[in-house]
Amino acid sequence: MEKQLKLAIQKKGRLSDKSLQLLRNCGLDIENFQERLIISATNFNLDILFLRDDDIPEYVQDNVAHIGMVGENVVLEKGLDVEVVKHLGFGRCTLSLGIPENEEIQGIDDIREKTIATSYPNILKNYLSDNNINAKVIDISGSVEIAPSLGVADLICDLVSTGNTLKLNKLKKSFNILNSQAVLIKSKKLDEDPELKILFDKLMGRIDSSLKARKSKYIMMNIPKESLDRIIEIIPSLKSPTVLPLSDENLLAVHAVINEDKFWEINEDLKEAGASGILSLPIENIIL
Ligand code: PRT
Ligand code: ZN
Repeated sequence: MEKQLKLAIQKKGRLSDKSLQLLRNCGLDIENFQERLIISATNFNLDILFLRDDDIPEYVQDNVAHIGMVGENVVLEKGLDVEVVKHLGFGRCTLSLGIPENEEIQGIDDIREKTIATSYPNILKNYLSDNNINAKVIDISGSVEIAPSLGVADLICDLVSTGNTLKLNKLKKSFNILNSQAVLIKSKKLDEDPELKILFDKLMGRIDSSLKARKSKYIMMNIPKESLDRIIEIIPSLKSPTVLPLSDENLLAVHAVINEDKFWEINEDLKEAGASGILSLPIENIIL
């Protein structure tokens, strides 16, 4: 029987939908899993295990799952022997200090001797010791944000995305301890199996092209013929932009792929250089 690569993803939570979406963008056919613990892709030798995010690093360390998708915060907190292979660009958040609204912290020295509640005691303790700060860390497994109002802690150290939870609890964000996002982790034993290694490399190739595509846009525009040199300067295209003649001899059509981050900036420069009818389209995959 052919080998199956085993991938662990979060069963139910903030990373579940995006993890599945990324796999589907890679062309994997995955049925709706409902309540099953494990499902197989129908068109790739891949089993998907649905787990609590906290358990994923251990399953991967033990090679029960060969790879996993999980928050970098969880990987660092667990400190297990797994390899972080790739940042996946979703599930972004920061692990930050939250302080009471009416207090100020100027710098890290101001947290000396304070009591800090957190679900990330290992990351926090490492951070404090790296900075030579002596503070008391209280390990709380959930609802860390209520600790200051209960008088259990002076500050908290928790994950923040919009900041609304802090605000609701009359806290505000002070400095960040960690920037986190979902990462792909790999068992150190995976490479020992050549069949699994082939499946892994194939999946990584697909993930790379899907991640690249997500950051890119396909743009099309009409330009006056004499602006071509200027337009080519503006567009940092993959290789060289496609230039097509139009029925109006004074105009050309230009197609190119650009980085999404630069989209608005490039758009403005293009307009200034005489481009019109600028269209942009999402890209599904880029295979270089
Ligand atoms: O059941 P299971 O153990 O699998 O899930 P979980 O409840 O432990 O994790 P879950 O689904 O909440 O989060 C999974 C991962 O998503 C985390 O490990 C992070 O990598 C990532 N992530 C991104 C976040 C957030 N953003 C986030 N905002 N995880 C948690 N939060 C919480 C935070 O702890 C706080 O309570 O949301 C609240 C703050 O959010 P804002 O938007 O109000 O700032
Ligand atoms: Zn969890």
